[in-house]
Amino acid sequence: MIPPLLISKVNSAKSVAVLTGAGISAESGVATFRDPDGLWSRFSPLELASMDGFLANPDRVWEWYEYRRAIINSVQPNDGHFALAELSRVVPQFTLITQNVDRLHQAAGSRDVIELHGNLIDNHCQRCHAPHVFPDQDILNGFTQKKLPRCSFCGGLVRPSVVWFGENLPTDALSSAEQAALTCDVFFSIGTSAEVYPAAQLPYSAKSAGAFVCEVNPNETILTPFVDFHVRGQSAQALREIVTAVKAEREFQK
Ligand code: BJW
Ligand code: ZN
Repeated sequence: MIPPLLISKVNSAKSVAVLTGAGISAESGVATFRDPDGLWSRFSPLELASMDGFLANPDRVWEWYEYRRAIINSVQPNDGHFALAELSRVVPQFTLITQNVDRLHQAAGSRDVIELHGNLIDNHCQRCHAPHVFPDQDILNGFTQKKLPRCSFCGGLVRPSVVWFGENLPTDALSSAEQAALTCDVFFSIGTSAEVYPAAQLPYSAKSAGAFVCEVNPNETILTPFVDFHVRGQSAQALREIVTAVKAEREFQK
C-alpha cells in the first residue's frame, strides 16, 4: 500500500510540510464537515459559521459551539495524530499545518502547530478583539452559558476564536504555512476535502514549487488528480504504516 518511492522521498527530504483536515480526527470520533454524515449535512454553515449568522442568532451559534466543545473534550488523539508527532522528530525540518480546531495534534505531542482556522478553546470579543477567559467554574461546568458572554472592556459579544467563512485567516499562520509549502521537499495533504481556500491552495503551491505531493484520504478529492501519490486509506493506519516504514529505512541505512 505504501510505495517505497514515498518513503525514500520522505527520508531524503530536508523539509516536510503537512496539511491536515477534519478527516484526521474522524477516527477519534470528531465529525468531518462535507462527508455524507458530516456537520454540514445537519447544520447550516451560513447560520453557524459566519459573522452574519452569529449576529443574527448568537445564542444558537453559542449552543452549537458548546456542543462541539463537549465532543472535543471527550475524545483522544488517534494513531494518525501520534504518527505525525513522531514524524516531526525524525525529519530535519517539519511543519504541521492544520485546518482543525480540536487541538488533537497538540494533545498527541506535536509542537508549533500552525492553526489556520483558529481553535475551539479560545474566545475573543467580536468588537474589540480582546481575548475572553471564562471563569474556571464555567469551564468546570462544561462551558454551559446561561446568558451570552459579553466583553468586560467594551460590552461586545464574545465569540469562539475560530475562522468563519468570509473572514481572513490569521496573517502570521497563513504566511508561515505558505512559506512551508513553497520550500518543502515533500507535502502531505491529509484528511481534507481540499475545498476551502486559502488552505486548499497550499498543496498546489507546493507542487508548483517542485515538492512531491502525497494525499492521504479514503476518498478521491478535487486535489487527487494533481498529486504524485494518493494513499487511499484512513489516516490512522496509513500514517502509522508510513512512519513505521520511514523509521525502518532510516535504521537500515545507519
Ligand atoms: C478521512 C477520514 C479518515 C474522512 N482518514 N481522511 C464564494 C463566496 C464567499 C467566499 C468564498 C467563495 N469562494 C471561495 C470563498 C472563500 C471561502 C471558501 O473557500 N469557500 C469554499 C467552500 C467555496 N473561504 C473563506 O471564506 C476563508 N476566508 C477567506 O477566504 O478570507 C478571504 C475572504 C474574505 C471575504 C470574502 C471572501 C474571501 C475562511 C474559511 C473558514 C473555514 N471555516 C471552517 C469552520 C471553522 C470553524 C468551526 O470548526 O466551526 O473550517 S469551514 C470547515 O471547512 C472548517 C474546516 O477547517 C474547513 C475544511 O474542511 P476539511 O477539514 O477539509 O473537512 P471536510 O469535511 O471538507 O473533508 C474531510 C475529508 O476527510 C474528506 O475528504 C474525507 O474523505 C476525509 N476523511 N474520514 C482520512 N478516517
Ligand atoms: Zn470588546
